[in-house]
Amino acid sequence: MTAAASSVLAACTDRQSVMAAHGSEAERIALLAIIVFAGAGVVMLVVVSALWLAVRGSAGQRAALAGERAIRIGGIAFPVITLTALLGYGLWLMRESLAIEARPALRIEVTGEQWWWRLGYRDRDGNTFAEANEIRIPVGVEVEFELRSADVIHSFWVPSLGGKLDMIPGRTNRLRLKADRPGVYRGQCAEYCGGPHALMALEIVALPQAEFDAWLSAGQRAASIPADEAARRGSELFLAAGCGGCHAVRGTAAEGTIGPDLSRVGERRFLAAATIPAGRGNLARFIADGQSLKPGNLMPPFRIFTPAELDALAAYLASLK
Ligand code: HEC
Ligand SMILES: [Cu+2]
Repeated sequence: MTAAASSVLAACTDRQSVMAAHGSEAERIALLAIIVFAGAGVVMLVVVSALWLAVRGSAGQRAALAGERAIRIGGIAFPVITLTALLGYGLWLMRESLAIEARPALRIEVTGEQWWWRLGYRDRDGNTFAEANEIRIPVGVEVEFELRSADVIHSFWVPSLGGKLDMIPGRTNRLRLKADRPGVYRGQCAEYCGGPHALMALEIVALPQAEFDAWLSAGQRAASIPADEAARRGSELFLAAGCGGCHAVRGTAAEGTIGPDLSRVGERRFLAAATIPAGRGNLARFIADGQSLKPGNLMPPFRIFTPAELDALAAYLASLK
């Protein structure tokens, strides 16, 4: 990773909040939310005042409130006009999100899996490559996410960038998001999908275009051959222990597709769908006893390794970039 990219990652990890909007889609949703809440507040005040008058008001006020005219205005005309205006305004505000025609500059496949995110990228030369859990995008560009599910219903939601959209088995839903500044935006599976659903999070890392391009063009190349002794030993253990039955590392005999692609796992900020911070210690811990870190996840614990072997495996995985 370049020095500039790491400074982006260190600088701003935003709070996961609809009100911390950092993309055009999210800004529209936040504005609409403020208008709806403010409007509802005014209506609430009027209703409570009317209620107060109905109980405590003079005989004349009570009679006026009970009259047919009050019902026609307050019960029919007012809601019809307010809700129609709100609907019209909402449709106008969201017109850009509703009109999806132009081809997006970048398309990323995101498949919800129990309980992580499978990613598919295509680089400028048309080569595709797999990634997982950490979604890198360029800043200031509208990105289309092709949302699918491999098993049950999940929901893709990164509040600071936009609204959520369900991932439904057998369907492809499309969502367009744009980050207006570099940063890390946390997201969450927003539809209960069983087991450790609460630990199915993700991060979108928005990089300046040039950095993103460099990252993307290195995407499909084979993983580098480990330089140091521990990592080399780790790469042998990885194949010998059968990790490759479920995981792929490009350019090696590991070609499994059941679990996350690990070709660049050493770059990720977090492991196991934003459950624990990355790093050699946590890699070793996750391999030996991932079930206590993310209970119910679909990777079996590997208690067969000595501490030195675990460390070698972790060194290998951390070197994959
Ligand atoms: C039976 C299939 C299976 C085998 C075998 C397996 N894994 Fe996994 N692994 C998974 C699944 C599924 C996940 C995703 C867990 C989650 O986050 O819910 C995972 C996650 C991981 C992660 C975290 C990846 C990320 O993107 O955060 C690492 C690292 C990992 N496995 C390493 C290993 C190593 C090392 C071995 C061999 C000792 C191994 N795995 C064997 C299925 C497997
Ligand atoms: Cu879920």
